[in-house]
Amino acid sequence: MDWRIWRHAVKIDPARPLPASAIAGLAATGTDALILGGSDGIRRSDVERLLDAARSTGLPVAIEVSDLEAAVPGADLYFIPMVLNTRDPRWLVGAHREALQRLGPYLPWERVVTEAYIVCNPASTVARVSAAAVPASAEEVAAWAAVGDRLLRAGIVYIEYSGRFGDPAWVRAAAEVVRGARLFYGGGITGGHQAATMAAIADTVVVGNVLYRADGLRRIRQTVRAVRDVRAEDRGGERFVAGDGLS
Ligand code: 1GP
Repeated sequence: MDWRIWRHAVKIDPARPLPASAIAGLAATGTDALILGGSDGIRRSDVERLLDAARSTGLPVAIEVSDLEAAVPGADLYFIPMVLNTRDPRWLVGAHREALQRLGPYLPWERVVTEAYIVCNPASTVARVSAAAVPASAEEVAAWAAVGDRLLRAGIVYIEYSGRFGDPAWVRAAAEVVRGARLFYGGGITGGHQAATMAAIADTVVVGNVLYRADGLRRIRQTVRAVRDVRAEDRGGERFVAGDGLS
């Protein structure tokens, strides 16, 4: 499962009800993958139900294991979030130690990918739940990105604005330092222009909330088209131009 080629992904929250037709309709939007994840109220039965529906789309499915309840078998990939800018070590490595102590022997390591999260919207649920100290500047974002990419060698550095469209300058600051990781951006994308703006900087854009709107599938199609239309040469810097430019 080559998750490193994804340019667009849809994040679905197991704790938020969604009609089966909305999930089934995702296959035709052209998105590259589905990520099942949320910050609060995750229950194993909801994750199992959502995983079934997600798998029946035929798209690659990653579960973001932000809670042990989300550690259910059957996904293509398991994304393990580490919140770099948390004030509480539980969100950096504490919950991870507990999970490994319980599930270590059963983990399919070849399908595990570390996500180094940089939480940037102080009003978001993830910021509250993880007690994030949001960065004060683009320089701080770049330094966090270097921690995730260079020190921790995470598979993914994730600029997370969940619920609000972010500052492209902050995402660019991260893009300038990330070398080995894929740079994910998520937060507040509701249409094509926003998707194109962030897809010109980040490797992968993630849309979430928009799926829950009445016209969610139509809007997701717009964001997919916009991401596809971003040409490699518009993506600034050699990191993006040669193939995916990941050196
Ligand atoms: C949330 O990054 C995703 O984890 C997407 O954010 O819900 O604001 O689209 P939105």
